Amino acid sequence: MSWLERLRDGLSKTRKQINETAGFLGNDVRDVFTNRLETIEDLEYALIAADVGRAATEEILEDVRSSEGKNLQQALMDALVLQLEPDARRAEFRKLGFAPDVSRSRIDPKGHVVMVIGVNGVGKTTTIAKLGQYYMTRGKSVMFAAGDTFRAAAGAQLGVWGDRLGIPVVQGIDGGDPAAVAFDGASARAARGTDLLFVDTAGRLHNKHNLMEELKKVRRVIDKADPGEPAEVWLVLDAVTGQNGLQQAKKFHEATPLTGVIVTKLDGTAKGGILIPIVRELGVPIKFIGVGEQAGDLQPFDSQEFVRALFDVDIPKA
Ligand SMILES: Nc1nc2c(ncn2[C@@H]2O[C@H](COP(=O)(O)OP(=O)(O)OP(=O)(O)O)[C@@H](O)[C@H]2O)c(=O)[nH]1
Ligand SMILES: [Mg+2]
Repeated sequence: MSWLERLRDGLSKTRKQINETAGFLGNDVRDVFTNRLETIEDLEYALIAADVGRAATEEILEDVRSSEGKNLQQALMDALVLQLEPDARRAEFRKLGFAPDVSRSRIDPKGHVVMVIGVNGVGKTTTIAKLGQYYMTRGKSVMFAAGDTFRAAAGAQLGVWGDRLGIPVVQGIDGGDPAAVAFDGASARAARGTDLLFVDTAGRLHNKHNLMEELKKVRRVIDKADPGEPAEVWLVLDAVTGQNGLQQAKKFHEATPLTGVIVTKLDGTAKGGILIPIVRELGVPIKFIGVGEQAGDLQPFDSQEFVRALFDVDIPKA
């Protein structure tokens, strides 16, 4: 299965909900708003059930209503793409009434060090391996720092990926200070002139004060080893956690301002709608999506592609 097929499969629950609840997707927008108002109500319900959120759902329905001459599905797809644009651009494009051409976030890290954070088990370590492969195959030199000293064997897990991919891993001691590993990693990267360092961190709950303070410390220490870094802090979110993931993201954003989000497990039975409130409420771009457990199962996020997969249309042959 290609990654697009896996993504499309993962989103099938959301797709069915929209198709089956709302129906009449092929009908002209004006016809639906004139003759089938119950379809609009059902659509509203389907969007909320898909975790799109109330504010976005209202805007989507407004945009759909004003797109005369399109059928319901096309109007809905265009409105969804707009909702996946960061705030300023979304407002601008809604005024103009068309979807932007550029639907991909800038994914090259601004500087050299990327800190990767998130709650337990969302896929941080696996995502770091995937990122390593992604940038390495695009000509960058890459290093990892095994900053999860908390969970036994977490360092070993990243070590195995490092060996497999041929990426050096700076290791700490189990139970040791994660900030010390981050410091060593950032210093080593700067000394060797490696392009990118990805710093793994232990999974933590967003409501545990001490653990959130620890993240701030890791960040400060990296800055001490290599002033101005980390240039990027990416939050990994498991798509299957839905609305709860949004709450997590807000807390992490407060503790350590995020520059990007990576949504994993979109090949699972995720409700794809959660990506919309993530972009809207955090104002942080989605950089990549995870669509499987292998090192290659990572794709730059593209809002148009995502919405097409959601509606199962125009999927290019893999
Ligand atoms: N299906 C699927 N599984 C994934 C994806 N990303 C990660 N996983 C799986 O999720 C599980 C947890 O992944 P880890 O990378 O260990 O997660 P983590 O966030 O580092 O976990 P902790 O360090 O324990 O907090 C593993 O079984 C991964 O293979 C994805 O995009 N799709
Ligand atoms: Mg991990």
